[in-house]
Amino acid sequence: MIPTTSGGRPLVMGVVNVTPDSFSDGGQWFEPEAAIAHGRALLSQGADLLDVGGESTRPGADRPPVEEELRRVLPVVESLAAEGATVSVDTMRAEVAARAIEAGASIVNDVSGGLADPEMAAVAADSGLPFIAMHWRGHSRDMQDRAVYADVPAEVCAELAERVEHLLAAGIARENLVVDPGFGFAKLAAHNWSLLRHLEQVVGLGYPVLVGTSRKAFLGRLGLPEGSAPRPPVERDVATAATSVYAALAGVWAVRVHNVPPTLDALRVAAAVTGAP
Ligand code: PMM
Repeated sequence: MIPTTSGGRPLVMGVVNVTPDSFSDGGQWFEPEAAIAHGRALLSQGADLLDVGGESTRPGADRPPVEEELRRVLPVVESLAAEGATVSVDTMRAEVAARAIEAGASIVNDVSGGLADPEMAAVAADSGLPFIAMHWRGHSRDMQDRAVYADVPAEVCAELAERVEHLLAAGIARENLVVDPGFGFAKLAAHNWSLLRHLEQVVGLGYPVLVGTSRKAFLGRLGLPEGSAPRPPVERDVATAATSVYAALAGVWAVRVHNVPPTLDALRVAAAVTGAP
């Protein structure tokens, strides 16, 4: 079952990156103990779910070997799930998904929507757990070469709808599917803004939608002169809260963020305004 939203706002998924090289927080929680402590902190700040990942997907990143990905994520998933957290595993590998489920993960978050590993859809179907399928056009190493669109929201929706058909045919239950337009994945800044502007088209696919804009590069360039260096990722949390409010107004199911309090606060404001009599 997909966790349900509460209080008239989208759920907040806190990011636990157990990686040395994520763009936003790489290396900060690379040791299992540090990652577990970070997950607990996110929960105490009000995160509804935790997303644990062991592979950086920043543009240009190389993939870790599967054994290394398992070493990174399993102890973190196991501890946090044992403490009662709802944990999703952020992986493109069927083996990592399967082992993480054994360790207590209750959602699979695959940024490739099942495209990167032909075994993934079957593992997700067999598990009977929710599966998050993100819009994806290829691995991070060269994904930005594929950021070519005539109509971004229409193409993202068409490609997601095609993916959903494959996943349903592979046996994943309709009520277990979540879709995600994949901000920053094979997308330039203008593509991300266009997607956000037309998010209702993604919501219109008829599945719960996850939005992950947190700290992404397109938020770091706002208000700066052309050609200047973007603000560092940790200075993008206010912009993240703003995009999360926009996503909430479009009717998304959840937002995936690194820093929970600013976004949670902003979402509560949006819920208070829209829920007011
Ligand atoms: N973004 C990142 C990683 N995993 N999963 C989903 N479903 N959606 C996203 O937008 C997404 C993701 C990259 O961000 P990070 O490296 O800071 O985790």
